[in-house]
Amino acid sequence: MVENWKKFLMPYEQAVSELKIKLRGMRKQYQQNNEHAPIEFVTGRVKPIDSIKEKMQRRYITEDLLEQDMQDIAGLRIMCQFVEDIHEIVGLLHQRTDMKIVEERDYVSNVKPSGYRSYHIVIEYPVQLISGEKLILAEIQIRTMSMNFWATIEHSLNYKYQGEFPETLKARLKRAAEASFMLDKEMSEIREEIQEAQQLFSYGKWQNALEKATENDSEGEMPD
Ligand code: 0O2
Ligand code: 0O2
Repeated sequence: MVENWKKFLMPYEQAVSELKIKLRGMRKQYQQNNEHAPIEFVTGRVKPIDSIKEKMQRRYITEDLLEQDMQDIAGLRIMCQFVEDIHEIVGLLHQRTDMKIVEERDYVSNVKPSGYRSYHIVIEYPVQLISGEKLILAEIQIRTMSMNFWATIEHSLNYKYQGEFPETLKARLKRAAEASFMLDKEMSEIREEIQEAQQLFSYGKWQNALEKATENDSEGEMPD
């Protein structure tokens, strides 16, 4: 077994911290330009040691192949409002010169049998250590908030049932995944309207309009 886990995981910790800053920086740039940000929020984690060990057993990954065969020791998640945002982010990641995309799995178009949807990108990312540069793999999962809600619930139920869901629960989760898909579809259809409203809101125009409407109303009633 890995003798010094702390030492082994250090470059992964560094990669997750750096990538969180970089991805969150992308969101900030959109906001500064007062444009719709395809990134709502970003999270990240280094896989806990127990989960790494469990996955090594489950996937028959030997220690010498750990770095190349376990692609999600460093994991980032990008949450978006709309499905269209996912594709915009994928395009942005392709353009970057500070990481190399080595694998892509599109579970947005190819939904998993469980109902899981998300876009996975595996990158090769260079971390600068005092001993020199080290290339590590990291997995970026890109999903809407609706997909994230479903995945989080299903993931926690997995802990309870260890993947062996009773049939009724499985069917319910499938229905919930379809409902989540419908929600994303509906939101996409009114996307332009939502984005216009969000832009108005961020300019503070909405508040101004509200104040004016209140001033003009002798009864002092709020507008609809
Ligand atoms: P749980 O219950 O295990 O999900 P900060 O920079 O301070 O804002 P912080 O505290 O380092 O952020 O954490 P961050 O980045 O907000 O989010 C950590 C959470 O990211 C974890 O939750 C994970 O749920 C989630 N996460 C992000 N990417 C991945 C991934 O690729 N795989 C998995 N499994 N989870 C991911 P916790 O805290 O571990 O709680
Ligand atoms: P964690 O940290 O518990 O989330 P692998 O990456 O080797 O496990 P595969 O099939 O090559 O497997 O990769 P895949 O399916 O692209 O990505 C696996 C990760 O995607 C999982 O990590 C989950 O985070 C997520 N995922 C995939 N399928 C599902 C699903 O049906 N439900 C949920 N909730 N999440 C899913 P791990 O390994 O489970 O680790």
